[in-house]
Amino acid sequence: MKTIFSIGFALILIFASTSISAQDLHTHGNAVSVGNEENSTSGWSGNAVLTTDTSDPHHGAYAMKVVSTGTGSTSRRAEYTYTASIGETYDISIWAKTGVQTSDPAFASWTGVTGFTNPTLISTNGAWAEYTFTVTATSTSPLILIYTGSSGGGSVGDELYIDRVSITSQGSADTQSPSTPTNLSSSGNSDTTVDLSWNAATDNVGVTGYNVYQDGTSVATNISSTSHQVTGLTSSTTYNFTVTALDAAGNQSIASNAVSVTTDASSGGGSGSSVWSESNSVASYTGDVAIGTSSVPTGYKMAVDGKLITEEVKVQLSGNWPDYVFKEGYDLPTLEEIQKHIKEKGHLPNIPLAEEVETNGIELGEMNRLLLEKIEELTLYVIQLENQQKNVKILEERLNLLEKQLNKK
Ligand SMILES: [Ca+2]
Ligand SMILES: [Ca+2]
Repeated sequence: MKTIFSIGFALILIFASTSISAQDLHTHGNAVSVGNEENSTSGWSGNAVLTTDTSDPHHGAYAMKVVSTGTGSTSRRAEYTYTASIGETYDISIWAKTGVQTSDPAFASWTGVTGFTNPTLISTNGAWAEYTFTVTATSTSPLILIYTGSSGGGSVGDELYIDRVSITSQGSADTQSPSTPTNLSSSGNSDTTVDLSWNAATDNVGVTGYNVYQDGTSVATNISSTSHQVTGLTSSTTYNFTVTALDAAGNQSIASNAVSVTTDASSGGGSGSSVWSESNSVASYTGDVAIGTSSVPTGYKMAVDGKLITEEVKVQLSGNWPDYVFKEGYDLPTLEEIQKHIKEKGHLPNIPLAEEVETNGIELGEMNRLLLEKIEELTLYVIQLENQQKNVKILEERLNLLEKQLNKK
């Protein structure tokens, strides 16, 4: 007696636990519910006309009637969304029966699941039949769609009846990690970037992205492609990279092979810090530059201890080009004054001494300005001389005239 009681109790326990794990996720109280049927289409939507129907229910007192209002995709379908766990597998059972039909009705275009055969046609023989699906959720809200007509559209007024809809979980949430990404390699690098690529991983549900690790620290998350450029690195430095794959349930694969990459030397040519930046093939640096020497004199941007060769040097002065010599009021020194200056100092006014040039060098722009100043002054002296010569000629002529007059007397 005691044994029989024990077996009976155990059976009750098994039955109870089976009932709990097979909970129907078609939770709305409506005409197609298994356990909580109501005179309602609650939970179902769509632009087709949805009504409860008592003429020939498959289960309980009501079936749900779906009537097409048009040939557009949303006008000829009933829709239902259930709450799912990503990666979990669900058994879905739907009873269906056709009424007036001009086109193949079908279950089609379900979203948020894998394992669905699209489309799954519904028999047009007018008899109730069960349609079952085993799908795995890739979304937390998979969408079930039931069409009165196939992709051809059917006609307004096409009818479909559905009943006894159940959605039960197999209790197999995704706990399986994606496979390990393989063949991680570097396809190139600069002094501050490294280009990585790898072979895709696989997953029982689906790989959703990849994480990239630099020396064990995540530097990029959920990358959808199988390549990535790591930026912001330091030149002449060795880094180790690995990649992992992720699935929608948050499972992460084992890290890929590590790839070791040493960034290039700084484009400034130095052995350490990267002081140059590059944009549109222009390398730029805001400090001073010394070549062949280690210092730049105050007030200069660049010093070269050696010769420069180039096709042309343009020296652009910010102002004071010596056109001022020809301006009215320019204080042109007399040749006497110049002669005196040369006698006393041994060089032209404003022109640097030989010793000064030896010590300080020649400023190309300034020296050209001074030379032009002297040339323009010379031009003025020549014009003055010419004018004086003309005056002398006039005086000579007048003198000749006077002499002739004197000789006549
Ligand atoms: Ca029913
Ligand atoms: Ca998985």
